[in-house]
Amino acid sequence: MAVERTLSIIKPDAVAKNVIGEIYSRFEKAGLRIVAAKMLHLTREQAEGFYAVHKERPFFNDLVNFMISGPVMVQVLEGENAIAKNREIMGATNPKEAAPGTIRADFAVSIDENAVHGSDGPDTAAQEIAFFFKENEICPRTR
Ligand code: RTP
Ligand code: MG
Repeated sequence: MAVERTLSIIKPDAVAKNVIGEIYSRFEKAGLRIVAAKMLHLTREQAEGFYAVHKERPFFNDLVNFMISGPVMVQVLEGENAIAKNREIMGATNPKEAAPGTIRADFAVSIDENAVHGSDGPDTAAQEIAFFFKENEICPRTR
């Protein structure tokens, strides 16, 4: 299995709950390394651009309004099979369907406010990482 990078966002609901550290701990326990990170309060334009793929969906406006409702923590995770591993520890989109012990089962309350985002494939991971980080802002581990 190859070493991959994926984009993760801790969404405004989880930042407000003060569980950034607990979520980072889940990443680290799963063997994912944080190789870039920044806290941002997204503008409407940034949130619309990031979620452009969902532009025609009925939940798009609510999603954008939620994502700009407070600061988010954005990070690049690196590790073996990082894209699928992150999706696994996040749990299902709807926290009511998320497996016990996943981030969404433990920290999210609804499908609209579901604590975390994770890239869903290699192409979206590359696009989403480039959306937030310049290559020289990413710090691969050398030890
Ligand atoms: P994300 O992109 O945030 O990691 O979540 P995901 O892949 O699990 O879900 P996705 O289908 O990409 O949807 C993006 C976000 O839109 C909201 N959503 N609401 N009301 C609904 O039916 C609905 N469906 C999706 C969720 O907040 C989801 O995370
Ligand atoms: Mg998605």
